Amino acid sequence: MQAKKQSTLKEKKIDACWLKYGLIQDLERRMQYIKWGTNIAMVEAAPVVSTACTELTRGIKGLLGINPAVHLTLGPIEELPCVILGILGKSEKFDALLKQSDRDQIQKEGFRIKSIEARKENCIVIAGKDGKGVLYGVFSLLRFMQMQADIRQLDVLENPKNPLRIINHWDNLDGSVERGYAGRSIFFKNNKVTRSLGRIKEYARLLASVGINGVVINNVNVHQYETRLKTKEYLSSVAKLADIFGKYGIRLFLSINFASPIELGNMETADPLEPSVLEWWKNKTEEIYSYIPDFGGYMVKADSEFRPGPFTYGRTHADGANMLAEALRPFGGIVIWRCFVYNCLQDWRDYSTDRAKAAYDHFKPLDGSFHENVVLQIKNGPMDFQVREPVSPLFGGLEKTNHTLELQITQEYTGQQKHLCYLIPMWKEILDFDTYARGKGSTVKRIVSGSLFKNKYSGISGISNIGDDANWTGFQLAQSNLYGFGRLAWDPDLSSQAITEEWVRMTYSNDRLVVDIISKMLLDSWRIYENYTSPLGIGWMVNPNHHFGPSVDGYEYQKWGTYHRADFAAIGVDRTVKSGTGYTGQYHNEVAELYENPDTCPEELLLFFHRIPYQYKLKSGETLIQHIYNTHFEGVEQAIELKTQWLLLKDKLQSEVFEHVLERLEGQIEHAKEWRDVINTYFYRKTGIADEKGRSIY
Ligand code: GCV
Repeated sequence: MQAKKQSTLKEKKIDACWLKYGLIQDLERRMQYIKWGTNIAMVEAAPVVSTACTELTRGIKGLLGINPAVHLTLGPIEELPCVILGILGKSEKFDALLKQSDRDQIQKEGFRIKSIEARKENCIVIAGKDGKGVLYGVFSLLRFMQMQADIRQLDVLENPKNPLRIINHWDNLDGSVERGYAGRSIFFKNNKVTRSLGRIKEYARLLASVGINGVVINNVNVHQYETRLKTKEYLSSVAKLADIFGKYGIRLFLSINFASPIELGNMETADPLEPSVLEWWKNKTEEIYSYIPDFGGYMVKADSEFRPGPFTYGRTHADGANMLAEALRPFGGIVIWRCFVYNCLQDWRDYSTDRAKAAYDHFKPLDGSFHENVVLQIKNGPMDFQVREPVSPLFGGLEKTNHTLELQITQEYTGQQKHLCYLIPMWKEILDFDTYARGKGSTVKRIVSGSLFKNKYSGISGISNIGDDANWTGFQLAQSNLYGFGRLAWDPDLSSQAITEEWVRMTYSNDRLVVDIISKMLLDSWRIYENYTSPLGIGWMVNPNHHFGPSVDGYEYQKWGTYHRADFAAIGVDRTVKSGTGYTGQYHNEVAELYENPDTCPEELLLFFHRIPYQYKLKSGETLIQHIYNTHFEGVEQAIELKTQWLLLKDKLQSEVFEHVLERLEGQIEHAKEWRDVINTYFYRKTGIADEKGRSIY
């Protein structure tokens, strides 16, 4: 059975992504690493520490071509250079390898890697306060080797900046993945939980290697079968997934249907204030924990896009979330409650309702009324993962409620993994955004890490971009978004450049040309994508439903509240307090004032906040209409340049990889032309204003 599973993995040639561990060719470096890599010593084989040891062994085998000896004792340090793994506080001998001050700086899930002088030789100690810390430390040491760093004198201290670092899957039981662009679900097929556990383990490895500590395995849109995931019918197979993830320090969460007491329990109501409903959830939760002792908790999309929720019973979202929190509290579980709540049945003729205001309007008044184990999850922007949006004003707005930032790794609106669009620079801007909630320096990263408001639970969640494609992400370069997400969730202070280089070196090669070219392609790609798609923060010019490709008016006369309101003279939504919807007033004064005035509003968001005539002069001196034309022509040129750059790598990469990326880049160029021509033609026809440079517009 085991052999069969392995051969299935092999047949599909599952990509090892950034954990390829190819033999290090630089002999001098390899010899340096072999000195320590030949022996691994471990204080005790606690569950996640064993995983760490297995991972270290696997990495060493690949990178150094040797099979390290594993000692379940600290004995070897007396005689041999070695790597020593352990959890602090379990053995005096191990603790004594580090100074008290070194030990004290390590926090939950953090680690220290330190070169120490042992009796005869020096050794590398990897110490954590828990197994996860040790595992992350091992992946960190392996990363040094993958990047061929000098490891002779190591002294590394890392503590995760964000307590929650969670991947959300939008996978359905039938095997489809909502907004998935990389094949089918790795978790579900034909309304059953997968038995291909080898793939799940590989996934757990990838996630743990970048510090992810939670995974929500099913879609927030919970339908009939998914509702039953928390019943006997499914729980033992879900527990098998949880067990694999648990070994990698990752807690499993389930998205739940708020109406479960009705659908599963044959009750007449799901009213959160009805005692029998709470009782039902308490029993259900207890049952789940009997199968999955380290179950993370519930993810909830309620009263949003036709999902049931507390509004049906005239209750608030705090009532709903707190009821679930009560059921989870005895087991240490949490409720992750999404703030993506808005009127999705809007009338496009209604100018008074502004979807951008909805999340703040719903949740700000409830600030402080949620239980301690409720965490609100907020999308980065007020709309829905557009290529450019301002930061949601709930960041800095909520002060007394745990909350996390929700990012979309899957490229729903950013090219669906057919276009190159590396999202780390966008996420860095979001994390570095200053909300001024407590004066200057109140950045989003300080808020979501819990350091500004001292929230107990906080962090970052990302919507997964993987599926069962052999390369996980459809477009291999899109693996970088998953890698970068994890690294940023671990440490939002890492630079885009550093994360990008790491990924390129670990995935492809340490060759300077490869690193430079691919890094630049990735780092430029978000801006390029923005150039040939919707301009200056306006968003939504996509084909309805599937959201791929241009359709300027696709959403203009629909119910979703996403309008650009272009006419012959102007475009954009006035969201000012002075004359518009008042959305700018949801920000703290320093930010609100900036956005309120078109002269100070950052230009890349101009059309999000203001209605602007086409002849309006931008800071560059060009008119708005000319800017639209210019960026769209330029975006296509830049997409062509991506291909030109890639061609320079022909002899540096495996031909399969080279051809695969080339094919995607060629498709991107054609599609960018389609975007350019549809957008430019739309505005030319609306305005009758010709391109100053006389280029082809249709
Ligand atoms: C999972 C957008 C997406 C939906 C998604 C929803 C959400 O509307 O298009 O596919 O649903 O966001 O985040 O809940």
